[in-house]
Amino acid sequence: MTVRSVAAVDLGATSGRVMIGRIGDGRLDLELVSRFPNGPVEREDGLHWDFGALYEHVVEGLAEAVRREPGIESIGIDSWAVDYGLLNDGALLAEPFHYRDDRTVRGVDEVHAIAPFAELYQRNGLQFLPFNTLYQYRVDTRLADANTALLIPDLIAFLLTGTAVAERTNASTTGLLGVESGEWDTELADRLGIPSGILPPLVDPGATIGMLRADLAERIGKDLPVIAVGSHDTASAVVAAPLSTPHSAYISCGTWGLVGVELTDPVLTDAAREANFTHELGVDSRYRFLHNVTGLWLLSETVRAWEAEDGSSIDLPELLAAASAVDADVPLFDANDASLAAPGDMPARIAALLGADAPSTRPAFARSIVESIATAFADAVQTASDLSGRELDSIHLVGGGSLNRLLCQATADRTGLPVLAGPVEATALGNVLVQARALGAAPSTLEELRALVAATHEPERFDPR
Ligand code: LRH
Repeated sequence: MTVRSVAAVDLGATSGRVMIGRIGDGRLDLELVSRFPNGPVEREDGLHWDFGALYEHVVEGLAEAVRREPGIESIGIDSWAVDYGLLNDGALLAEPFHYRDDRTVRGVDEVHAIAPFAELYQRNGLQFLPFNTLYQYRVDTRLADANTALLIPDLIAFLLTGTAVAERTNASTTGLLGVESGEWDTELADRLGIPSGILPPLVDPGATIGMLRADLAERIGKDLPVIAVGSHDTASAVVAAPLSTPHSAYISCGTWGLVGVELTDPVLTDAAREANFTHELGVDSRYRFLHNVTGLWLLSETVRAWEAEDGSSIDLPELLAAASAVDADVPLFDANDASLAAPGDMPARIAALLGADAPSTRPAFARSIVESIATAFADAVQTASDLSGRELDSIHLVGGGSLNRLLCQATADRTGLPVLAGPVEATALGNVLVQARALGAAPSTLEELRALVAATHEPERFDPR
């Protein structure tokens, strides 16, 4: 077997990256080609994606990837869920909004007045998140001028190939996909005043979306197919979470901590709805039965505020080492409190939740954040187990959070379960694996793909103390 290579575009909250993935001869690895900013930008009407700049970075990164590795065979794109761009006759109508913009509050009330949450849950299986795409559509004044709506990875694929599709794992986060049918719920869309005609044809991960447009093939240096991957970053991350038994939970931890188990059948019970557990579609028709916990966002926003206050940068490993050395018990707050969702002024908002108990030193404050996140993780792991009837014996913690040893140990301690940390790049690896499988360069079942991840990226184990 020879080594084959693909390009993975991963658009995360801290940055966007283009990477080369190589697979074969017992190898599965990544080479970072380019990294570029992908934070929200404040415009007159709210928070947006800096989409024009982002698209240029993606194309430049792909060209550099092909220069470095002329053997690249395909491109796959993933990003966070729910956000979209509207098109009219192929032209983008406006810069996409960022889901942390608070304009959707009105959308929630209007949608629930037409279709109460309990009905929505039976239809789409989603936990309530105020930014789910259907609430965003409902308040988008440009919807009336659009004839196509594309989630961000699909939008980039469209700009690269000219073909408009909706990749199914990400489509399942819109709220307009039937949880059991896996098809657009056009009746719901029409009832909500969202013209179902704007929803493009669905495709599954592994499908070829199209070949690069001629001008882009020239600019990138090669005529390549764009292959649909689990274009929802969490779907890709869970592909590469090396779950070895059904008794493993996962936590995909970056800005968010997505905590749950993988199921083959949905659990659409009142209890699951009340616990706000979601059913996002995964690769190979699995369900990610999980709950969103606010993750490293709390820490990164806190550090960002302290850096602004100091006018200099903070060394995160040093801060975490000092936080680990704090002996006294730290106070806890609800990591999922709605007041912590928007950007800006995080230390003050956390301090408001902690009241008089708020730690006065930065290490103790950081420790409070990490322990509060771990506590919310432990609650969600227990709830996932109770609701699914699965006994759990281990937790795979993947993504950026797997580098945070304090968080991994705190999660082990607070769940009483061993935490197997890594891979840190689970999302990009999942993106690569699904492309490679479509090219015939990787095994066919999810279990085999995960075995390959386990063999090439040995996790670090944290036992509960
Ligand atoms: C993680 C994620 C998560 C969504 C949120 C919007 O990056 O995709 O799965 O709930 O961002």
